[in-house]
Amino acid sequence: MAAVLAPDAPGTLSFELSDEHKLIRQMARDFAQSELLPGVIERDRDEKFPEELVRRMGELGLLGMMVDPQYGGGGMDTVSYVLAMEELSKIDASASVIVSVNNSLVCWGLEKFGTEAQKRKYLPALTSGEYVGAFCLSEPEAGSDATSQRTTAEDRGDHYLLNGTKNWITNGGRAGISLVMAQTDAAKKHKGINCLIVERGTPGFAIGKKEEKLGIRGSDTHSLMFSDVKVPKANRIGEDGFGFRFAMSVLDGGRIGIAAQALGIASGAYELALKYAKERKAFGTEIANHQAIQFKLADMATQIEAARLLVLKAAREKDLGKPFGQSAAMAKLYASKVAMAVTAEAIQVHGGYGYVKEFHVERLYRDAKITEIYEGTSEIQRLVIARHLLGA
Ligand code: COS
Repeated sequence: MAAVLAPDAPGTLSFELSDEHKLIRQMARDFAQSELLPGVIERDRDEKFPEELVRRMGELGLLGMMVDPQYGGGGMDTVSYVLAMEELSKIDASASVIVSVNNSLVCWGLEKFGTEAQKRKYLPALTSGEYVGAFCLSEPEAGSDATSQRTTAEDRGDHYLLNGTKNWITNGGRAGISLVMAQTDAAKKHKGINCLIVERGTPGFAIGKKEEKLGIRGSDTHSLMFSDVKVPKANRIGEDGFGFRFAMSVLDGGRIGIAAQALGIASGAYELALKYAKERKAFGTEIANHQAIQFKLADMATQIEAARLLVLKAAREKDLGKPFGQSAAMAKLYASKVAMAVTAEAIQVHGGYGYVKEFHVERLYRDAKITEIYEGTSEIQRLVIARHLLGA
């Protein structure tokens, strides 16, 4: 059972979900079981982007969960979003990263910091599944060191001229719009970075090679190239030089989504291990009756519950309008570590069956690793947490 601070009880602690939260969780669970599960092994094997499923997720309201209904969104809170993310990620982390990037990096960023015209133009298509969005910060030589942007956005009066390359972009080959961070005034360092909305098909914008990955193989990861791409000034998010702070603010929220993804990968693997342990017999009894397996299950369940509480706390703080950067970093740091540990143990419980594709846990094990890397590595999360602790 998941836990959450009751929305109607400020100042008190409650570990009950509201009825609405339970309904959303159930909807995501049903969708994951009935529509994501069939074909998930094949999509992973063939690196197949779940095109039809993205449209379905749009219909179900999973792509713009927190967006105001006036822009086509679900008007839900972050707690609802993480509950859905956990359920989707139990089954298919490739699908859930599409959901996460679209919801927390692209839609949330646009809605919070975009102009009215930008919101009206782009949010309905992003929430309905007509297209997905991409968030482009990483470069061949700028990952953790995100201020070192080599991509340039030269100010040409009514437009910017965009040049450079972005790497490892989730949804990169599919995105209808990409939010691209680029340096306008190098002398101003990070204060000279802008975020530009670049539409698919803009002349000079090319989609580079698709990455072949260890995990989340059904997600679409590309490098993107910009060569003299003209981007109207109206497509800049925020005032001149706001791009880096935009990226950092948006990533704080994104990290809650990835923490929920890591939690889902862990809880999905745990549920499979629990089921298997009750069915598989060894030494004359179900293996769940052996203390060696019981201790593994107990550790897995305890770690998952701790991760869940951190994820829900970060989501709840965001919903209450409190600072949530530290909690988001803690949730991502811990949940991703739990995802690694629990998926490894889930394979161990399954023995030889755990090592083959049919039993799903080997995929979850491979998928877990990325949660320690994207939207800020575990080392970056520790750095962010330490800066909060030290007031730096
Ligand atoms: N929210 C809003 N603004 C933030 C912020 C946040 N969470 N974190 C930093 N900023 C602002 C700072 O306030 C500062 O702005 P001002 O100079 O206007 O005050 C600016 O951003 C630069 O911050 P800082 O000096 O801390 O920058 P650093 O170069 O030290 O980098 C880290 C900070 C390392 C935390 C940042 O580069 C980072 O998060 N890197 C990882 C990026 C990442 O997640 N990459 C994955 C790509 S997406 S898959």
